[in-house]
Formats: sequence, structure tokens, C-alpha cells
Amino acid sequence: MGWLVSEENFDKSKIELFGSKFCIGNGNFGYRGTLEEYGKEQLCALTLSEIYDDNGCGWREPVNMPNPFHINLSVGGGNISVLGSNVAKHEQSLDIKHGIHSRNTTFVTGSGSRVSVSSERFASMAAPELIAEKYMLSADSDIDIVMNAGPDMDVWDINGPHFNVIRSESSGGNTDNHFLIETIEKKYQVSMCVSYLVQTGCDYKQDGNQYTIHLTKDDSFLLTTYAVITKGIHCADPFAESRAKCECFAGKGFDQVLKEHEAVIEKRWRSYDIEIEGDPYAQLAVRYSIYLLLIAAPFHTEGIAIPARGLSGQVYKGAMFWDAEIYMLQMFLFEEPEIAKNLVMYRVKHLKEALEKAAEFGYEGAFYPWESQETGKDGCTLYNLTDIFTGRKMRTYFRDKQIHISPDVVFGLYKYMEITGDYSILLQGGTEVILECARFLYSYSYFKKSRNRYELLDVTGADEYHERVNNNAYTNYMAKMALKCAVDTRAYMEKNHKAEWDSIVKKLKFEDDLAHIDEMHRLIYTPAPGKDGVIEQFDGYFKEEDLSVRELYSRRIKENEYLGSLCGLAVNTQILKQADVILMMSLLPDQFTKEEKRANWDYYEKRTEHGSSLSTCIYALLAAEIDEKTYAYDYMMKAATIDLVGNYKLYLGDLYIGGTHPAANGGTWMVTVLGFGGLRVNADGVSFVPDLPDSWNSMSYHFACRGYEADCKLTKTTMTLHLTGQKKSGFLFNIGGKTYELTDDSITVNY
Ligand code: IFM
Repeated sequence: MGWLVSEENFDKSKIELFGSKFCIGNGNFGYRGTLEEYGKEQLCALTLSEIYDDNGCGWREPVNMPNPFHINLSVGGGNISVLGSNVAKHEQSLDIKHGIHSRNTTFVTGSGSRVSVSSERFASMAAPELIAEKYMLSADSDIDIVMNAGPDMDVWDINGPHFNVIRSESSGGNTDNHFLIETIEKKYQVSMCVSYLVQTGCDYKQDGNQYTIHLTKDDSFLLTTYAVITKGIHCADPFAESRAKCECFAGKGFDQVLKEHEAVIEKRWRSYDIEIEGDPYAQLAVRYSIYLLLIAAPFHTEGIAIPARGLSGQVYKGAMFWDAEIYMLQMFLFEEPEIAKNLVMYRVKHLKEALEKAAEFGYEGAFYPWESQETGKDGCTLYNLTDIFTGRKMRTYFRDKQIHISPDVVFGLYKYMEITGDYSILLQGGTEVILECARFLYSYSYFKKSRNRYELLDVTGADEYHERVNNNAYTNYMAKMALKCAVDTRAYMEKNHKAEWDSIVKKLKFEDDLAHIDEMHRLIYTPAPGKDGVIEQFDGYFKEEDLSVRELYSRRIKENEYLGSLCGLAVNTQILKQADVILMMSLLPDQFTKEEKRANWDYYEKRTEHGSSLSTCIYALLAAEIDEKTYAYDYMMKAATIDLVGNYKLYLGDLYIGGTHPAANGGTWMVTVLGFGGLRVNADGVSFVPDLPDSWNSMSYHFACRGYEADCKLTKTTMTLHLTGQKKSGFLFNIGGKTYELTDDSITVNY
């Protein structure tokens, strides 16, 4: 129960949505939830992580590989496909517990015979190079079928083509298809080796990739496909390696490689699963959100984080955004800190590019990119959108004015240390990142003498509808947090690692900046709540036109028109694209009273369009804190079901932005564990303020924190904790104002 996502009947209009919804992956690549008969028009994609390309025709994007599972069926010269044939029955499903995609379809042929097609595929979590599929044909009467099975080299790309095939081999018998591609721009090499193995009692003839099958009603035809994808960035000879591995996996057989994959994914679920009793739909939606993060997480590398659309395709350039630090990181921090470290290290590794970006705009320090790929460079252009009325490029300020990305990166590092208790990251490049981000903020700031304060002018905050504003609340508060982190890092390093600290300061030539950072931290302006408790989102925000989202929508000429940028409808109004002040209050919860949180939630909720998938989870998170349980639940479900129901914008202007939504998926985890579960870790220690939604009888989850691991079960009135890791003493936690110590035995506390 609660592990199966499934859809019955074929509906052409759902092909795009289901491609994302039924996606599988393993961090090394993603494979969209498409059917074997689909081609590039149906958005088939095997999207690689880490390998990006620019062929000069558009923007850099991840490389899609040929589809190894492409199959064409025909009977009497006519194609059998959901796209054209008579479909009697069709079901597509995803077993998220095991990461297995299935389809079962029955076709009625012209002669009235019923031909059934079923398949099962998985992207191995045990062997990240492997994706395998079992495809079965059966019929209710004897029938001749022609099947073509071979990699579809006609690849779906937004800005392709991205590679040349530089070597290929295929041999007869059980056809092997083996090739090496090289990308256009950086000459990355990737090899794919595909083995097709047949098992059947039927008569069949094979000619290369074509099988002529005499299917009888008593015998089925089974084709097992093993596709191995090896990247030159990970091995010296990807061509040889893909063949060797493919032979090895095919030799083991489908059941065995599946078993090995299942063992890994089941182990992951032992850490990541959240069990909810009493609300089956929420159960499925929460698990599905976790699943979508697990299939895109960089388990195998520090070279990449999680892209804004996971590995569900090339949308958003396959780029990483602040979404990773602010929305996705916490789940990994509390469940598998080693993987969280990979996400954080991606930023540490690309400090150089952040320094270069700051210099490009005339600043010092590290200005992290709005969107970046494997090179760590900002992939965003200054004209990042197209006006749908004129077809002209629009000047956007995502790249040059969203300076909050640097403090967001510091937030990720700080959370890493706070939750894991592991400060060694400061000696692995973390200190340099924190100091350089602080230096950038100082360099960007304006010291207003008349008010004796530092201000951040001409910025774009989290709310992207209001670009180039002064003193955006989210930006200024996050900047103060980052500056404090720099001040604290100095204290920590001077006390614990004096020699390393001295050498870092010398290396960065940071001597003079130490005093600046200290002063800016004390004097940076952070807009205070007004008499009514509401914080103004930026200087002058309250003077903008105040209207409802409905009224704003009524002014649109086209449904997809962008509401921000230079003359978007929201620009001179109080309508926000996404949580801004509310996000800041959620991330920095100890800095605001409950009354202030409520006042701001009440004010901004009405004025938020949720035009970004990053928004609803944050409204849910803060609603949970201010005891607005119904709102918290409803907003959480919006975030949790976004990829199940496809309730998201498909276009920004004329730009296709479909795919999965990992930020909303991570936000769902945050609302569930941090919001309803009330888990909080800060300088005072670990505490819980649980309050489950009315429909939930209980919620159980596992978490790791500061070297401890524990299972937690919450009912409406009790919390039971049990340590599961090596450390069996000294775990202190607070609930209802009382501190408890957890040792070997479990504790049940009434709350
Ligand atoms: O990072 C976000 C941004 O905040 C809103 N637009 C989409 C981006 C990628 O998810």
C-alpha cells in the first residue's frame, strides 16, 4: 500500500505529463516514463547527469542518449502502437519502492486477435551504469509479428544535436549494439552498449535488429535488454568498459541484476521512508516526492547537485539552482549526510567560477551562479526569456541581481554543520566559500552614512516578479546570516585550527576584510516588522498597487505571458511570484515571534501567485508553525502532488518548463518532518514540536543527527524515539519544554 503510482487507459494528451511522472533514474541518468513505441515526438529521453553540451545553436543543456528500449511492432504491415492502434486495455505504473516502471497493453489487431505487450524496466541503483528492461509479447491466437528492437538514434533534444557517433559495432546472433559518442563542445565521450537477449518457445527469425516472430497462443516472446552507459569522465576507456559491464550484467541475468538493484533501493528506503497512517493519498504523495529526489541524487559524485527538473529531461538547461541548498538539502542531511555532503561540495568545488562571476560584474568575493552545470559557470544569459507578444528577447536580471544565491550557498554549508555536527568541511574548502561569499556581500553593499547602516541595493530577491529592488527582506536577512556564519567561522577556526586559519586568511588576502565583515554583520539593515508585525518585502513595496491574484489574471492577454521582467503585469503590484518574506521566516525561524510569522503569513499569502513550484511548500511550512493546520495540509498536498497530477506551469512565455519538481519534492519532506513533525536542530540542541494533520493517525520516520540515528513514531499525542545507530548514549532532545536523554531503550513522551 502506498507504493504504487498507476494510470489506466491511454490518453494522448497525457504523454508529456506521464513522461515525467513515470520517470526512473539513479543519479547517473534519468529515463522518462515513455512507452517502447514512442519516439522523440513523444519526448523520450535518457538524460545524462554531469554531461552537458553546447552545439552553438541555443544554450548548453544535458545530453540525451539514444533510447535503448525503442521497439516497433507490426502485424500484416500495420503498426501496433498506442498511438494508432485499437487499444483494448492499457496500464502504466511505477513501483516506487523498487524503482520499477511497468506497462501492460492489449491491442486488438485488424483480424481481431489480441496482442499483449508488457514490460518492466529499472535504472540500477546498485550499478549506476545499468538500465535494463524485460519486454514480453503474447497473443490469444497464432499470429505473425515483426518486431524491430534497437537503439533509437533519433534523439529528442531542445537544442540538439549534441554528439557524433565516433565508433560503433554491432554483431549478429543476439544483436549487440555498441557505440561511443563524443559531444560537440567539450568532446566528452560516453559509450552505450546494449544487449538484446531472446527467450521464447515460438519460432522466430532474426535479421540484425529485426525479429520475425510466429507467436502462438501458448508461447510468449521475451526480450531482455541490458543497456550500459559509461562516461569518459569516470573511466579511461568507456567503450571497452561498457561492453565488459554489459556482458557481465547480461551474464548475471535480469532477475539477478534486479535483485541487486532492489537491495540498494530498499536499504535507502529504510532511511528515507516516511510512513503515514490514516491518509493513503498523502502517504503516496510524500513517498513519491522522496522517490523523485532519490532517482536524481548524485550518489556517485561531488561533481554535480540535483538539477531543477531532476533528471527528467533537458528543461532549465539541466542546471542546478539555489533550489538544491534551500529546498532539497535538508532531506539528505537528516537521512544520508554523506549524500548531503556531495551536494554541498559541488559548490565548494566551484568557488573559482563564483569568484570569476563576481569579477565579471566588478565585485570581489564569490557570487554564485543563478543556474549552473558541471562547469560551475552561470548558464543564465542576460536575456533569458522571450516576450511572447513581440518574439523579442527580454532583459532579465536573474543572473546579475539575484545576489542571494551566495548567502544561500553559505546557508547550505551552515546547515550541513549544524545538523551533522561535522565541521571538517571547513577544512575542505568550506571556510574559503564562507569568507568569499561574505566578501562579495561587503563588496556589493552600500554604506548609508546618514543611517549608519549597510544596504543591499538593486537586487532581485526570491520573488522574481520584483527585479532590481532595494533592500529585499529575504536577501538582507540571508546576507546577515551569511556574515554571521563568517564571523562564527573565524571564531571556530581561530580556536580549533589556528594554523589552517592563518594560512587561509593569508591565501585569500583576507586580513583587511575581517574587520569589514565584522562591521557589516553588525550594521547590515534588516527591515524590522512594522506595527502590524508585517515586514515590507523591499523598499517601497507597500506603495505598489494592491490587488488580488484573480484581478491580476483578468488583465492577462495570453495565459502564458510572463508576469515579471520589464513590463510584466505583476511588476508594479504587490503580487509575488513565490514566497519571499515567508521563506526567510521559515529558514530563520528563531529570529521571529509566532505573532510576526502569523502577521506576515496572513499578509503575503493572499498576494502570492505561486507562479513558481518553490512556493506552496514554504507557505505550508510556516502555516504548520503558526498552527494553521488546514492551510499547512492543503499547501503541503499541493507541493506533494505537483508531479502526480501535473498541476504546474508548462510554459514561461514560449519556454517549455515541464518535468519533475525536486524543489517541491524536497519542500514536501520539509513540511512533513520539520513542519508536522516539528523537528528542529539549532544551537540549543534538538527539539520537537509535533502537530500532525487531522487525517493522520501516525507518522513514522527515521533521521540522522549529529552522529546519532533514530526512528521516530508520532501519534496525535505521543512521540516514541528509538536510537538505531552506533551511538547509544547522550542524545538529548527537548519536547514540551522538558529535556530528555535517549539511550539504549526507546522513550515514549506525551506531548
Ligand atoms: O530557482 C528557481 C527560481 O527561484 C524560480 N524559477 C525557477 C527556478 C528553478 O527552479
